[in-house]
Amino acid sequence: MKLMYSPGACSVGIHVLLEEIGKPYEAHLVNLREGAQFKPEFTSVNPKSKVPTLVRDDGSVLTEYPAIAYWLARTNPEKKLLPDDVEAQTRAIEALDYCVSTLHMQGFSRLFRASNYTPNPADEEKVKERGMELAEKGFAVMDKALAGKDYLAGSFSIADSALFYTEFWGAKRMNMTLPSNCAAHLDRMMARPAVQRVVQQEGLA
Ligand SMILES: N[C@@H](CCC(=O)N[C@@H](CS)C(=O)NCC(=O)O)C(=O)O
Repeated sequence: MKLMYSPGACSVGIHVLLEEIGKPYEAHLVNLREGAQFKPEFTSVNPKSKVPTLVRDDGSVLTEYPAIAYWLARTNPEKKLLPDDVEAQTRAIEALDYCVSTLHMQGFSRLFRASNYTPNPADEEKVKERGMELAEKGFAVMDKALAGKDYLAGSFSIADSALFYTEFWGAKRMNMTLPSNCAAHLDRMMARPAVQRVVQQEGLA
């Protein structure tokens, strides 16, 4: 299995899941800053030009964070990366999707790629302000979801891997003050040996 990732990108959450699972995999760096996602070597694997991209042992390719995380959880049931109970499992997927589709794609994408949201460079500051509002709202929602819990589904699940990468961006890249349950969740995630190995491997320390 091969994870195509870029250091510190959202692929870091899938990288964490692979370390949590502990089976052999190869990590292949795709440097987004240098535009490697648009080069034929990568687009021949994933024409979407995005990481995370997972090349499975049979050569088939999986894209989209929620799909990759779900597949890893279902194919490694002994790791309990999703709760067994249908209601709890559904809630975990609900939280995972919110982190990826709203916190990341609506909030942080505006902060990191403002030019994708306006043809006018003069408007980019406004786009970033909106991105910050959406990210703050997203963390407020997740903070509530974490109330009284160490992890979103009670114990560590794929939902936490997605919340982790957005919290990491908020705290470490944007200097945001995370609400208290999210800040504690990020600390808890950072203390996990799997996360420490990934932080080391991706050079994020
Ligand atoms: N919805 C996609 C989002 C993936 C995504 O946007 N990845 C970013 C990195 S965090 C990317 O590859 N961007 C390519 C670029 O910036 O050109 C998913 O769930 O996997």
